[in-house]
Amino acid sequence: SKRVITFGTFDVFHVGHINILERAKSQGDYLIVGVSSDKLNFEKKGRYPVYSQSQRMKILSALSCVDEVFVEESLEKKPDYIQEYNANVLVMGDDWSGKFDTMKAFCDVVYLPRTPSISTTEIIEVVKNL
Ligand code: C2G
Repeated sequence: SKRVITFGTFDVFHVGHINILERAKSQGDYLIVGVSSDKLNFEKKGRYPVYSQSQRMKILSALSCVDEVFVEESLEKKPDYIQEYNANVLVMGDDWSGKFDTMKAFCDVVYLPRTPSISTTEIIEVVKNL
């Protein structure tokens, strides 16, 4: 069986997230999701997520296309996670195109097109302005 791994924050879960997870799953049989920790998110984006990491993990675990979730503590640990979870393919949205090509030493790397015109940042702005 083919094991797929993907990573992300998945904050304020939306249809762009489900689209990439379903397409990631269809690259194989078993989907593992590394969920960025609150701390990693603060380091990456300078703010904490709206939903805590335990809430984000609970939402992801409840999806039928997701088989396993774990906390992603560091972007640099990708090789460790890929090996620990025996992943055959790494899937990321194309906003990360080329960024994880060094992982080709460990598994296949696939970048899928993002769902246009939806993002957590945009949802936050819309809600702010209500
Ligand atoms: N995504 C998408 N379409 C959107 C929005 C997001 O396909 N409209 C995808 C992204 O490309 C990514 C996944 O959904 O593959 C999760 O997106 P984010 O939560 O924004 O993830 P990010 O903070 O970029 O974290 O180690 C990698 C990082 O942890 C990725």
